[in-house]
Amino acid sequence: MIDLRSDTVTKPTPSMRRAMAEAEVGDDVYGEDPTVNRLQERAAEIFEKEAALFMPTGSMANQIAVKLHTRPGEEVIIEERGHIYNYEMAAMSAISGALARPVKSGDGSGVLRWEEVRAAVHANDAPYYVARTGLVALENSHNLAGGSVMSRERTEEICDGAHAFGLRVHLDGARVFNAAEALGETVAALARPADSVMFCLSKGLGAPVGSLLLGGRAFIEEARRWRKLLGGGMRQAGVLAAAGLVALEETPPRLAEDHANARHLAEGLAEVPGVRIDPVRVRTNIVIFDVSGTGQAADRICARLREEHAVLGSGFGDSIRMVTHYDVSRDDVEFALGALKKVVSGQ
Ligand code: TLP
Repeated sequence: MIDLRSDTVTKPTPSMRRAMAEAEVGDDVYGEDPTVNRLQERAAEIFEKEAALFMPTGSMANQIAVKLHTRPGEEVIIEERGHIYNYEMAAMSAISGALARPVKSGDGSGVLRWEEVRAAVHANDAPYYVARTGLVALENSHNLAGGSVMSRERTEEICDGAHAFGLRVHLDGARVFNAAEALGETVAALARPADSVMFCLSKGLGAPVGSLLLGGRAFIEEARRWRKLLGGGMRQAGVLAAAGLVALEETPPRLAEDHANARHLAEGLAEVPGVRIDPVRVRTNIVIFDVSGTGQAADRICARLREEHAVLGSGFGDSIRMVTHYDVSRDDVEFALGALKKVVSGQ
């Protein structure tokens, strides 16, 4: 199987497995797991934030951030394809009593401008009967916008604008290491202007489980309480954190390879009749292409790719998403491309 459904499907590397087997552990609910503590300290150091907290999932980290930054009845400004809004089961309403205020990015890239965010802000000078804005949520790289990236300058512009209104900004950086690689920035620079950031060990970085939430010390202390409240207090979690520590050091230097493979895939796809994609827009490891011109539904194409060629992609609407990662080689990409050409041409 060539599994391009997501970069969440990677299996731990031999060095991750070794580190997991040898991990020193303790009860993390007592704060006594030395490996979890090391991971949190290392993440805080890399992101240059005061503190970090190991979370079971990116969704929990994002939702705890929303909870801590908002009050019930407030709105969260987010790009309309944002993960927090579309793929987290309306948790912001269930957990925080908050409402998403989706905003379209004018150029279709998924990368908002401050003026677009500004137009959606309901600050204290808004009429009394209008819901107040509680938070601005950004996403870098932007998953459903084809892994597009928000520059450091744009991030600063939006965060400065939001802060001037007294609003806080959370960055969903599930794949912020991919964004940093594509932009030639550090993750610290991309996260610096945000009040909190979440990143996943279990996506492009390839660890089996876990995400980190980072921010100020008081914010992270409160996040620890909410993690427990939601049932996310873990015990000998050092076996997981150990793989995360390896992922943090070993994987970022090789992400450029995944990006080159994604671009190569996109360039090949652009030549397939009926497929629509602009390869220049593929900056990281996510490739989303429109297949409405092929005369076949995306689901049907994915089913045939799986059954006839053992290639996996994700179909949604008129589009298919394919994601590169360290378990996918250049040869695998060539094979997937050949398979797609056959399926689309009816061979
Ligand atoms: N994304 C998954 C699916 O949920 C779509 C994937 O395969 O890409 N933020 C972003 C930007 C994400 O892409 C994801 C997961 C999350 C948050 C949630 O992380 P988890 O799955 O750890 O809860």
